[in-house]
Amino acid sequence: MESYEPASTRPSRSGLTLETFILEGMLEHPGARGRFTSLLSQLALCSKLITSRVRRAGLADVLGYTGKTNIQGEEVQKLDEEANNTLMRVLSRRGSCAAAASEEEETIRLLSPEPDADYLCVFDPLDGSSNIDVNISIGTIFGILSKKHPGPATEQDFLQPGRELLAAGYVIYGSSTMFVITTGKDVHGFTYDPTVGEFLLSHENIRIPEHGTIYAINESNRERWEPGIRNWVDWIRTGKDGPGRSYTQRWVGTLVADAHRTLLRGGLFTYPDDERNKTGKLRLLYEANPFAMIFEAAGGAATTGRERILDIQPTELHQRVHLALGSKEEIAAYDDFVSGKRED
Ligand code: AFP
Repeated sequence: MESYEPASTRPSRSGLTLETFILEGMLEHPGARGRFTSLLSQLALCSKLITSRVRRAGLADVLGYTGKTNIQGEEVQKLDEEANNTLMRVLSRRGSCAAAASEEEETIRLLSPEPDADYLCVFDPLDGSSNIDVNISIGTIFGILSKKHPGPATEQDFLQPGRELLAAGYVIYGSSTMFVITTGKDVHGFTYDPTVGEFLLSHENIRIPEHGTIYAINESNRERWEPGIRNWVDWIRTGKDGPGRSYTQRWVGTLVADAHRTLLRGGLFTYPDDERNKTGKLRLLYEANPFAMIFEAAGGAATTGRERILDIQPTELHQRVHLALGSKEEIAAYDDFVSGKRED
């Protein structure tokens, strides 16, 4: 697996294409066979293909529902289906990805029978689909795991804790399209330049601030929360140093957009469990784990309020989890409230 030297020790590489960046990562590892590199560039290609559809969403006949319901019980949008098909099709081509697990499919899909197809991919092809038709930011989330056993991949092969991820990333289709990736050391962001058809390095070595002033939670769930979450929200609304407005609130309703803002600005994003979503709403394997890897690599943290997300041993492919992502300072206070150490 490739990893990258910390960016702080190098001259700025601003403007580098994502393809060159991925290749440089491989060249730093003389023994690398190029399979991991190939998988990353396939994901970059998928992002270009999906962004071209998203950018034409209001023009082409891709808005609205397919009439189907996915494994999560959610209605499938046409763009959800297209994004999923694009990822499955492209990833099945070069024989490096043995199998994939998607939010849109009940079980895993075998993609390559090659014995040296060493990798497994997990993804949410189009996060925030209820925001598609109203032209609000949506995204794609992905993670790469190694296939640890010979023979055809099984669902069990995917049930690895997030700390085993080799790489994680997301693409945000926002005011511009950005591809953010980590292999565990640094987090880098590439902005898509549609005039040249390339992702260019625009956010080198992203570090989340130690403390931020924005919190994100869907407060319409308040009556269903446990007391610890209600106490935390009451505290954060009052201001961390006593009465006064030191925090402000935002909620897009697309994890990728809310998490992206939190990564760049600091603060905290959470979707806790509640009486309706008893184990949380967001999915562990292809939503929480990739973001947890990214936040930790950027100097932040990711918890359930009681444990580190990356240490959770999954038991099911589509398992849901209480997820809080953010700056170290805000996550520490959140953990204290959820575990009952603080009530203030
Ligand atoms: P959709 O893909 O169905 O829009 O769900 C998006 C999402 O899983 C996640 O991206 C948001 O953070 C969360 O749901 C928003 O949930 P609420 O609608 O309950 O606020």
